[in-house]
Amino acid sequence: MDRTAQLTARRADRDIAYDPPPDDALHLRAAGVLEANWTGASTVPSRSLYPHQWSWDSAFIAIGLRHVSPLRAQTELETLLDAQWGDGRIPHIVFNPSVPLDAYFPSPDFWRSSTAGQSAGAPRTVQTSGIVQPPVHALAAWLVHCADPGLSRARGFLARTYPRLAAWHRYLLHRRDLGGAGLASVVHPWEQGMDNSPCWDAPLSRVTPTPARSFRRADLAHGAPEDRPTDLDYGRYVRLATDYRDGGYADGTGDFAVEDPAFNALLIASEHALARIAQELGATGTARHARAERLTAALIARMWDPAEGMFFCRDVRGDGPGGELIPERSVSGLIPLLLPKLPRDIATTLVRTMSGPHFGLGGTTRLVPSYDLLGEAFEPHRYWRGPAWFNTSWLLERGLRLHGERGRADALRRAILHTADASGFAEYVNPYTVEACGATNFGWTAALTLDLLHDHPSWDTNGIKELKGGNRG
Ligand code: 9WN
Repeated sequence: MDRTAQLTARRADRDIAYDPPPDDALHLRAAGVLEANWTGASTVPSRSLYPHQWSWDSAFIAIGLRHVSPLRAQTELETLLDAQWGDGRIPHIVFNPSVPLDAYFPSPDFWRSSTAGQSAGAPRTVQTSGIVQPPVHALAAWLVHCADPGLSRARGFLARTYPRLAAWHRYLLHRRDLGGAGLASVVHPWEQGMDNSPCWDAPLSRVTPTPARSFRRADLAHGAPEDRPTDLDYGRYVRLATDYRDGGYADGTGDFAVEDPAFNALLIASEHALARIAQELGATGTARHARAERLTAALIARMWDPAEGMFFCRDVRGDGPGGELIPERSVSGLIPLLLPKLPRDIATTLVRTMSGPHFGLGGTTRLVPSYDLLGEAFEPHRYWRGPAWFNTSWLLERGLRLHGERGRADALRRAILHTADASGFAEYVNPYTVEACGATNFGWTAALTLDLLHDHPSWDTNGIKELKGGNRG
């Protein structure tokens, strides 16, 4: 059967449950990107710029891949979890041994996971980085299960992944509770996923940079150098990673520790998902739902600023007891909108902030910029200092829909689909002009396009039930 016939046959099965996606051609193009980026056991974010497996990319990719091949979506997550460390951490990169060392920096010989990470339980047979990325994985595992519960049960997918995901959350909630309030801290800007955000400028200014001549960046060969982080920032990233590695990847002593709203919101959403997974496996899930609600309260207590109408990062190593809020408006501070137990007034305020002058959604912008349009550090092209990314816009589309903002969610969904298509599945875009930036044929852009295509607005109650934790299987 050719691809179109397969697609039509699959649609015929699914039409019973929901309307067919509106755009077959876009579906095929997006599925084609995931096919081209598939390496046999996982998917690269970009063949040129990012030729290995990245942690939160893989979670987003699995969410889209489930609409094309639930089996491959399960495999994507299983490959990542096979590289999990004994202490529970899921590394931010799993290296492909057949890719030359100089294709990406920092390479496996920098991280030295199997030796430097030995006491933290790094795997022996696969090389990884030693830092982490946002915990989207339990949410992805649950959504992947929902796409084909029969296959999932037959393969024991959730039964096998649940203990690993539980260990991952345990690691974050215990070893990474550096602020003492029950939330997780990131110890490197790469861990939060928005590497070059102005939120890190103040905490990074305390870090002595490694001289640029002592390492060779690979990223500058692929993208526009003026859009990438500066050498000075890279020197600081390298210093933090070197110190962490040389301390055996033990947690708690580094110069950089930040509680981030998006990282913690994703942890909470994943904790709700883990509760549903536990229920599917025969447990009650009650304790996990209760923990997710406690974490939501802690997030609000530590990071919500009612006067500014959004969440802010907390610099745990900053002045004052409990550290200090970092007064930079990042898209990260809007992402808690995806939490089901967010108080109504906070959700309403976040929607207002998103549509106001700092983010301009529906006015000056169609996708959500990564940083404050009016901020001093705003740059429309530079990495995470203003451009719009597709994964953060997807998270906010989910959040808007969850909180009943159907009109705004529909508009954002249309903008994501149109821009993904018109930009060749760009890594990110200028928030004003939607001009393509960075790599094209980018993994999570294609995957989340697929997810929105299949999540037709006419069945948004079902789609959102998945995010809330309902099972339509
Ligand atoms: C460092 C892979 C990753 C994404 C991050 C994005 C970028 C890496 C880099 O690419 O980070 O992890 O070299 O800049 O910022 O979110 O996961 O796509």
